[in-house]
Amino acid sequence: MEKIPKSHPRYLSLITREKISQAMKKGIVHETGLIAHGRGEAFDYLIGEKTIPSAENATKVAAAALLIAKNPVISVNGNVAALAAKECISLASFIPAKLEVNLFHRTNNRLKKIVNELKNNGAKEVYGRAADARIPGLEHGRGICDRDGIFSADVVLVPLEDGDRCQALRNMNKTVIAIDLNPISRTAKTANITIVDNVVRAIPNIEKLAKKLKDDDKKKLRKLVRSWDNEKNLSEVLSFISKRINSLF
Ligand code: PTJ
Repeated sequence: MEKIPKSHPRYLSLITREKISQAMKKGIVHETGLIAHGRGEAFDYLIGEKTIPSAENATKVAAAALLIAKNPVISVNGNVAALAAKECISLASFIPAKLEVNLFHRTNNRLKKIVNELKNNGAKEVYGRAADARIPGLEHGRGICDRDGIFSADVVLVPLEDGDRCQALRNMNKTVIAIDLNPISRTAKTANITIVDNVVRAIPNIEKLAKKLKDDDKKKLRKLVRSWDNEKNLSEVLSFISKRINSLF
């Protein structure tokens, strides 16, 4: 990995870029994952590269939804494996939730590499290779999934998603939690709970809040999820961004 001095004012951002770039060279991240990362960076810049209050609120509800789920699944793609493999594994083991590799640019080679990446980082079981079910209405690779994983899940956490699958999962009556830095993406607007934050911060934050909520009454958690207004939260994110931009000048 290229040596980046810790004193550099954009150290974290540069390290994250370097991770994505290395993972692309290893065949984990698809080349278009670099473009997706750049788009994410632009939105992260707008929110100030930190977890904003509306993201914190969505994260709490996401933690509650995962804790009350019967069969929760965390969906992992190339970018997520590059940036938050250990964090996804740790969250999956705490909830407990299943991990499934699900790819937009699906090839057996990439699938195997990402499964191995998760296993090398400590995951015991990783779904995605059985490929014995299909999400109705999805023509592309993301429609292929495991019957015991995403197909039968009641709650699916989808970091870095494309809007199509998000809608298709909702059509299957699943609760979809999305992590997307773009608050106006189709995914952000389609999910039940959208966390507008970087996966690098959001995944450990879900675990931190799940630890706080773990012993709470399940009825209280259900109420928290039921009363969540995602649209209102997204409009709060947009108002945060516009106020922040106005205050810069
Ligand atoms: O690994 P694959 O084959 O499944 O492909 C993954 C990519 C990311 C290439 C694929 O899902 C894709 O093309 O995604 P999109 O449609 O470009 O959407 C990615 C979304 O994630 C965009 O809205 C970005 O703003 C957002 N994003 C990018 N990086 C991050 C992010 N959100 C949170 N954290 C990030 N680090």
